[in-house]
Amino acid sequence: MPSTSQCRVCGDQVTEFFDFGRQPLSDAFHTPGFDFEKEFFFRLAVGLCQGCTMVQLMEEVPRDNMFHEEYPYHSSGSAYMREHFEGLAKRLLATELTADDPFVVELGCNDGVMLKVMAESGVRHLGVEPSGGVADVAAAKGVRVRKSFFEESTAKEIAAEDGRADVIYAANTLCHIPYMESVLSGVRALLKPTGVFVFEDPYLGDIVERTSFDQIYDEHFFFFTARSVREMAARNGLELVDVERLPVHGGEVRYTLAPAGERTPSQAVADLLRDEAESGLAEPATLQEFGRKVTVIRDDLTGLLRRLKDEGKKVVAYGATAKSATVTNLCGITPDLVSFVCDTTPAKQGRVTPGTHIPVVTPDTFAADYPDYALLFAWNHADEIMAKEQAFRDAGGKWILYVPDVRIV
Ligand code: DWN
Ligand code: SAH
Ligand code: ZN
Repeated sequence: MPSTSQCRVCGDQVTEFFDFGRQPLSDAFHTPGFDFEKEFFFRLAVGLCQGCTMVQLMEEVPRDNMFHEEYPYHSSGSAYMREHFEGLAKRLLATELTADDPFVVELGCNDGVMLKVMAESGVRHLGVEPSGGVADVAAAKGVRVRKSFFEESTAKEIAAEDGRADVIYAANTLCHIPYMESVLSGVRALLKPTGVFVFEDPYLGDIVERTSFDQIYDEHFFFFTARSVREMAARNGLELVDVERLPVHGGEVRYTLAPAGERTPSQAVADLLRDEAESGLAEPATLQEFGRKVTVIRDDLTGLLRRLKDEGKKVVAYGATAKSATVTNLCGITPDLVSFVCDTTPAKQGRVTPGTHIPVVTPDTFAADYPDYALLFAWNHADEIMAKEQAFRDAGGKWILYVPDVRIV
């Protein structure tokens, strides 16, 4: 009998389709002196709801274990992502924020990469960000931040203090929140009837198409589709009125919800719903096949790394991503196979990767003595990183990729 759990959206039965086994917190980069007997692990497994088709984790990790003062991820670490968010901010300013004294709220504003533009434009805004360290970085940029988790009570307090919002925005945050009913009740309470809730998250369609299984880790609880989002919205008095596919983070969708009946859904919604139905995206057979491909990638990658080790090659990794915790822990990639991971984030450097304890070093260490191979954990930033590290290639170095399959380039 496959393992089951209860859907966090509709309450129906969720049936497991893949088990990644024992996994650590993906963003818990401990110092080498940490007592690793105390390292947190949980069972990472993913399932499909037979009712609303929402794909979700089988087990929930307590939110305070993940999002706290020392949460290390800084959104501004990629130039490409900075441009992405600045572009979105300008678009919102030109479309949804044109009324008198508009008000925009961002959930999970992180280091203020998007709201900085609102602050500079003099637009009334508020970031809701539970991770204190990154919230402080946003505040230092002139962004108004409230250090808390967004949920129904927070939303009501904000509405009482600041009035209702024209736009509520969330990037790579909504999929992090299992208590969805509370969040969407909050959105309803905080949004003007004419307002919109815009959010963008990794798209299940891209994850399945590219077998980008490393999008599945503790922080990513939900894996949305147009179909599951439409149903989730409808259960909470909201309506899916637009979708837009995005190239970032390996493929995302930006969803726009409005209070039910307030806006006419775009043709793009109907088109994506049709594509999903035709491809059988959220069907058990499709997801089982995805799981099979994950095991192929796992075996190919471990096989390749062992062979390179036997040949005496120097192999390191690039980008200490949260995603890569799933890869290293599923494949058993420890320092004997990959000697270090380089990363620009100061809060990760001098520490070790979750569960597998590979040292995290600066990109200078990488450049000081180029390895033969670099395993690209930040594959979603491949263009940006390969361009900046052209000298590695020039020195004869090769990149190893594992999405959509294991290859050397
Ligand atoms: O959803 C989430 C996304 C938005 O960010 C969070 N749950 C956690 C985090 O996931 P991630 O760590 O997998 O995201 P990235 O953006 O793939 O992380 C890139 C990593 O690589 C960062 O640690 C920064 C680093 N990096 C680098 O060293 N040199 C990135 C670039 C672009 C570089 O040039
Ligand atoms: N929006 C940024 C950050 C994504 S990382 C980007 O796209 O790059 C996810 C963020 O969500 C973290 O900063 C985390 O602290 C925040 N978060 C987690 N739960 C939240 C909640 N309930 N309300 C608001 N933010 C939350
Ligand atoms: Zn459901």
